[in-house]
Amino acid sequence: MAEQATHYRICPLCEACCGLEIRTEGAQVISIRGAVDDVFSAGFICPKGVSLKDLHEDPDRLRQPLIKRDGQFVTATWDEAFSEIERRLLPVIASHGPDAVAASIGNPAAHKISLLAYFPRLARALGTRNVFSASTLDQMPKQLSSGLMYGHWLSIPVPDLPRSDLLIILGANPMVSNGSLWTVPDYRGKAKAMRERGGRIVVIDPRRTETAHAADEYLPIQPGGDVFLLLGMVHTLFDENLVQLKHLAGHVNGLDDLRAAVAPYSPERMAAGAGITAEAQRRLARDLAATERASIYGRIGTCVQRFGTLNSWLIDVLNILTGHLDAVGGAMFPKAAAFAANTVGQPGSGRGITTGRRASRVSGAPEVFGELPMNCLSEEIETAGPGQVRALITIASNPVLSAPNGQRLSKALDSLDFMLSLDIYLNETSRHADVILPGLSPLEDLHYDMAFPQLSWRNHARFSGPVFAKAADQPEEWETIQRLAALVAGQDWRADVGEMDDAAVAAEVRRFAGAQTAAVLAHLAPQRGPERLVDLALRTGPYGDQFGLKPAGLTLAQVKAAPGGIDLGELQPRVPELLRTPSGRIELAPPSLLADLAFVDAALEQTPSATAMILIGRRDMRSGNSWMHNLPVLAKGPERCTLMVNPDDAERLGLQNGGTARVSTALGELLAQVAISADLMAGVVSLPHGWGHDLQGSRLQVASARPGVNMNALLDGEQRDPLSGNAVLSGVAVSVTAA
Ligand SMILES: Nc1nc2c(c(=O)[nH]1)N[C@H]1C(S)=C(S)[C@@H](COP(=O)(O)OP(=O)(O)OC[C@H]3O[C@@H](n4cnc5c(=O)[nH]c(N)nc54)[C@H](O)[C@@H]3O)O[C@H]1N2
Ligand SMILES: Nc1nc2c(c(=O)[nH]1)N[C@H]1C(S)=C(S)[C@@H](COP(=O)(O)OP(=O)(O)OC[C@H]3O[C@@H](n4cnc5c(=O)[nH]c(N)nc54)[C@H](O)[C@@H]3O)O[C@H]1N2
Ligand code: SF4
Ligand SMILES: [Mo]
Repeated sequence: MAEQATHYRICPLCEACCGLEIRTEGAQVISIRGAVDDVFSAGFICPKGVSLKDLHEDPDRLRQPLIKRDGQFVTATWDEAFSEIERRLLPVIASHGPDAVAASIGNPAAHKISLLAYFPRLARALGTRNVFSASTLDQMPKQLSSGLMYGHWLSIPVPDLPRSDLLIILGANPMVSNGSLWTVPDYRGKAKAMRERGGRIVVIDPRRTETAHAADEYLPIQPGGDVFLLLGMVHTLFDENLVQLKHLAGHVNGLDDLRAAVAPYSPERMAAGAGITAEAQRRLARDLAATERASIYGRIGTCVQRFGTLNSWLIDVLNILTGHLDAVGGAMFPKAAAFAANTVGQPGSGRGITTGRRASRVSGAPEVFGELPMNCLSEEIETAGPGQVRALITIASNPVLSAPNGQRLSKALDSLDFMLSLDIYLNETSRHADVILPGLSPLEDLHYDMAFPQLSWRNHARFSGPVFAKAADQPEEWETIQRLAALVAGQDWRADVGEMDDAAVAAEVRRFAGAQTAAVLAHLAPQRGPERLVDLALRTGPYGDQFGLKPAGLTLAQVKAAPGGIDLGELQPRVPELLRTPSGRIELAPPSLLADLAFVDAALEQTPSATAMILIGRRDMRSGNSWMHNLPVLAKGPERCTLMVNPDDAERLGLQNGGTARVSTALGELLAQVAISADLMAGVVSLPHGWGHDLQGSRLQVASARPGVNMNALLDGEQRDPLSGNAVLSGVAVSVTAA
C-alpha cells in the first residue's frame, strides 16, 4: 500500500490565501480540507480549494513545452524550446530594439512567488517600456490613489471587520469573491460574528448580491454612479460640520483644497447620477461620522469605471475625514512580515510615487507603476513605426478572454513575429504562441504570499512547501524566468541557473548591505530561489531577526517550523510611520485628482440613453477569472454564464427565464441564457467574465463542452480611466433583445 501523508498547503487560487490540509496516498490526493490549525484562515475553504486535486490531475494541464511547427503544436524538450526562443526572439530585439518585445503578466502571478519575484529580472533584462498586466483590468486605480495619498502603491487600508460596528461595502462581493484588496478568508463567518454583536453592514451595488443578502441594508446604485455618491457624501461631511480628523490631525495635507474642491457637489445635485437620493447620501455620511468604529470599503465595481481613481481616492477620504483611517475598527494598514515597501526605508516620509515617466507610443497613455494600460496592447502591435511591438511574452495571462475586445487582440497576436507564453494551458491566448513553457502544478510548488499579507485582515507569516515532488526535468517557474532573462540579455542561457540566481541576489544584497554583503549571503546559504528571497525579506523585515541582532526575530526556518503559520497579531495603527510621501503627511488633495473633477461635471450633463440596458459584471463561486472552467469539480452543475435580468425588464423585452437573449454593442453580439432575477436593479443586466471557451485551437476538453460567452467581446477597449489606465469593464450600454 502506498504511504499516506498529511500536508499543509496555502491555496494559490484567490486572495483569501486559505491554509489547506491535503491528505495523500502515494501520488494520489485523497482529500483537501481547510487546515483548522491555520492561524490565519482557521479551517476555511471554498469549492475552489478542493479543485486543486482536479487541477493537479487535469490531463489538459501542460507538463512539457510546446513548439508550434507548421501551425501545429508539438511537444519539445526544454532545451529545444529555449533554442527556438533564442532563434526567433533575439533577432527581433537585434533588429528592432527592446521596445519591440512586450510582456503581459496576469493574475495568477500575484499568487506565485516564482513569477512575482522573478518577473522584474526579466523585465529589466528586456528593457522594454511595453509592460502590461491584469492590474489595469483591476485595481490600478486603488494603487494610484494610495500611492498619491500615502506614498506607496501597496499602502492600501483594509476594513478591521472583527472590531468594527459599521461597514459600508461599495462594488464588492466578498461572499463570492472571498475578498479582494482585502485578504479575508471566511468573510461570511466574520460578517456574521460582527452583526451578532450589534455591528451593521450596508451594501451598495447595482445587484442585490450574496453579500447584500447577508447585510443589514442594501442600496441599489446606478452603474458608474459611485463618484457622484462619494462626492455627495464628502460634501455632506463638510456641509454638516461632521469632519473629525481625530488622531490624524497634524498628519494630513490639503484639507482646505479638498473642502473647496467638493463644494459644488451637493447630494441634491448628485442624486440623479448616483441613483441614490440626497437624503440617503446624507444619512450614509452621518452614519459613518457618528459610528465610532466604522469604515467604507470599495472594490472592483468602483475601479473598472471611468472614474476609478476618483472613487478609490474618495473612499479613503471618507474614512480619513471621519477619523476612521488607521483607527481600530476602521480602515487599517496591515504590516507584512516581508516584501512590504512601506516597511523599508526611513519611516514617516519618502519619495512618493511618480507616473508618466514614459508614455505608450500610439495613444500616449502615461506609464503608471511601471506599466502601460492593457487596453493599449492591440494598437501597439497593429500600428507600424519605430517601437512597434513585434514579439510578446505572456506570463499567466489570458487577455484574449480577460481584456476587452479579445477578437481584435487575437488578430493582432497572429501578426507577431514571435510569441512566447508561460502558461499551464493551451488556451485562448496561448494558442497564438510559437512556444509555450508550462509551470508546475500548485501541488508541486512551494508557496509564500508576497502581496497579500500587505492586505490581510490580521498580520501573520506562513509558508508551505511542495506536496509532491516535481518531475526531474521540469524547471520551477523562477528558473524558467531567470533563464529567459539571461537569454534576452544575450548571455549564455545554458549556464547553471542557480549561479545566475546567486549573481542576481548578490547584486540585490549589495545595494543595501554594502561591505556586509558576504556576511548576509552566508546567513542565507545554502538556500536558493524563492526560499532565499523569503528568508532575506523576513529577516530584514519588521519582525525579522536582523541576522542575529534580534535573536527572537523571524526567520524562514521558524515560519517553516510552524505548519499553521505564525500569528503576528491584530492590525495596529501605523500613521505616520507607514507614510512615504515627500511631505510626510497624507495627501488629501492630489492635484491630478482634483483636475479630473472637471470631467465629473461633464458627466453630470450627460443624459443616459432611454433604450439601452447597462451591462455589469459578476463573479461566481466556482470560477476564477478565465481559467478554472476546465476543472470537473467546478464545471458541473447548472449553467452559470447567464444573463441576469430584472423581471420588469424581462417582461418589457419579451425575455423568458431559461430562454435566450441577444446582447449586442457596436462591436459584436452574443447569445446568452436568460436568468430572471429580482436581485438586479431595473435597466441593468449582468454577465460574468472569463467565459467563451469555444475558440479554435485551445485544448480545454471540459471547458469547451460548456463554453459560455465572452462579455469582453462586447467592450471596445477604448474606454479607460485616463489617470490609472484602467479599463472600463462595467456599466457599459448594450442592446438586449429576445433571440
Ligand atoms: N469565485 C471567484 N472569486 C474571485 C474571482 C473569480 O473570478 N471568481 N476573481 C478574483 C479577482 S481577480 C478579483 S479582482 C476579485 C474581485 O473581488 P470583488 O470586487 O469582490 O468582485 P465582484 O464579485 O466582481 O464584485 C464587484 C461588484 O461590483 C458590482 N458593480 C458592478 N458595477 C458597479 C458599479 O458601477 N458600482 C458599484 N458600486 N458596483 C458595481 C457588481 O455587481 C459586483 O457585485 O475576486 C477574486 N475572487
Ligand atoms: N469583463 C470583465 N473582465 C475582467 C474582469 C471583470 O470583472 N470583468 N476582471 C478582471 C480582473 S480583476 C482580472 S485579475 C483579470 C484576470 O485576467 P488574467 O490576468 O488574464 O488572468 P486569468 O484570466 O485568471 O488567466 C490566467 C492565465 O494564467 C494561466 N495560469 C494559471 N496558473 C498558472 C501558473 O501557475 N503558471 C502559469 N505560467 N500560468 C498559469 C491560466 O492558464 C491562464 O491562461 O481579468 C479581468 N477581466
Ligand atoms: S477562498 Fe480562495 S484561497 Fe480559500 S480555498 Fe477558496 S480559492 Fe482557495
Ligand atoms: Mo483581479
